Formats: sequence, C-alpha cells, structure tokens
Amino acid sequence: MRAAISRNDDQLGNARMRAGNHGSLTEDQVLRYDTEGYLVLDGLLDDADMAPVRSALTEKVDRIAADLLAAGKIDDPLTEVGFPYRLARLFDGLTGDDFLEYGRSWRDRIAGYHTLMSNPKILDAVESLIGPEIFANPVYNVRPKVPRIAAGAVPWHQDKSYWPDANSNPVITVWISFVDATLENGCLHVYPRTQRHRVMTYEAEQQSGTGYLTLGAGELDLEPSRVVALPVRAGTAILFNDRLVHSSTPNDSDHVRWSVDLRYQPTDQDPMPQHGAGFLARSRRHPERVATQEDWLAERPERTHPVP
Ligand SMILES: O=C(O)CCC(=O)C(=O)O
Repeated sequence: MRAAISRNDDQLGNARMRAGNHGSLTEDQVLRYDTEGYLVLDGLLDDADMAPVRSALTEKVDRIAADLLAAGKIDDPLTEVGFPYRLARLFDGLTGDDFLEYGRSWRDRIAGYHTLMSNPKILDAVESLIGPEIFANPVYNVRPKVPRIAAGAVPWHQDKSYWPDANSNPVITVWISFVDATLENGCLHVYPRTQRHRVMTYEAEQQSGTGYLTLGAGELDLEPSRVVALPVRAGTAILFNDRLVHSSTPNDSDHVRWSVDLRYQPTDQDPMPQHGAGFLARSRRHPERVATQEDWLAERPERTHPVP
C-alpha cells in the first residue's frame, strides 16, 4: 500500500515561518528543499569548522581505546593511526557486539559538538527554512560507521518515526560528513518527495542488534530507480525534512564513515525534553538567552548568566 500524502506537512507552515528571515539559502535552494524534501550544501564547512568536531571525535576514540585496552580486547591503542582509520583498526578483529557496547551512535556532551551545532553557516541555512528563532533539538547523533559492523547500515525510515510522541513540526535534520562519504563507505540515500507522506508504521529491525526502525511491510513501494544516493565530500551538509524517507548502506571500505546528524526546529515547537536537553541556538528576539557552551555542557537549554 502506498503512503497517503499528509495534509499538515504540505508547504503551509514553512512560508509563514520564513517571513522576515535573513538566511543564506537562495530562493531556488528553498524551493528545491520544499519540492524534493532535501538539499545538499556542497562543502558548507571548511577544515577550520570541522576541527573542533574532529578533536571531539578523537577524544571519544581515545576513551574507547583505553577502555578496550583495560578490558584486554586490544593490546595497542593505535594512537599513531590517522583519524579516518583508527576506530576501524581498533575494531578490526572484534565483534559487532563489542562495537555496540559503545552504542550504535553517540550523543556525548563534548564541547566541539556545541561549536558545530552553533556554527553560523549551519544556522544561516536553517534560518532560511524556519526563520531566526532556532532551537537545537535534543536529538543529535555522532555516527561512527565502522567497516563490516552490521550496525553501520541504517534501514529506510523517516526521522519522525523516532519521536512519534513529540508534537514538533518541522524538525530539520542537518547531516554532515567528516570524511568523504562514498558509495563504498555507506553514504546517505534518500527517496525524494516522500516528505509529504504521513508518518508510516515501523518495525524494530532484528538482525543487527541496533533496534533501528525499518518501514513496515507494504508501507511504501520503493522504486529503486527513484532512490538517490548522495556521495559527498567532507564538510558537505545535507538538509532534510523529518518525514523524508532515507537510509544508508554498509561500509565496505577500510576506514570509518564519520558523520554527525543535527536537528533544528522553530522555538515555538515541542522541545522534546523526553529525548534530552536541546538548546536555544539563535534568537533575534532574545539574543541574550542563546545558550553558551557552558550552558549546553550543563544541559541547560538557555543562557543563565546575564550578558556582561
Ligand atoms: O548517517 C547515516 O548513515 C544515517 C543517518 C540517518 O538516518 C539520519 O540522520 O536520520
């Protein structure tokens, strides 16, 4: 059965919310986002933008290496091995279950992630879609897609299926790759124009141990010729609507496909506290309330100290 188009996700709210914004997207890009349900911003971030995240990821990998060493699962923390390869080499010879002890994706509070989520290049693009009152949704994921670990591949889904309890619309995902994402290492795949479908039914996937949600049987007749694979170079951002059907393929390379997916929404939407603490990332009305890094690290959604 084909999914029906949802009334409330037509272009209705977006145009209204965009009124008066000063975002960085062109009209053509906004139209493409509305029509296709996603938008690729090639090379949005440069090396300087990515450096704080790469150092946060390195800090996390250091912790995992120390842990694996202490558990006697490895005998060398491979500190000399470069960023794209080290985690892959650490888990070479270990099992999918060893990997899943650290989670299928990570949501640590390390300062570099806040720097990324507050990056003006990202917020300027998001502002074009939802206006200047921007809340960073609590759901963000650091994805260490390690070669040949089953948890790497993500089945077809709509992000909204992960928060059916939340009354928040729109939520915009900003997916960013920190290495070149390729067909071989498991880049993102999208099914364009599905953002206007209702939220479909899902089942928890049973094979990989991740519990990822996957489309219920018969929910969508996926035509392979309409699937778009999105290989992108490092620093590229892919923005998509939380009802767009998407997936990613396994990593058959020799390195980690590092990516981070962030989410943003207008401030007048459900902040989804049951999923963690999001934060006020931009506000023209109340710039003094925008959360600092200190606030974010302490899981406070807004700035608590007066501006000096
Ligand atoms: O990064 C991936 O492989 C999948 C990402 C995804 O499903 C998401 O960001 O919602």
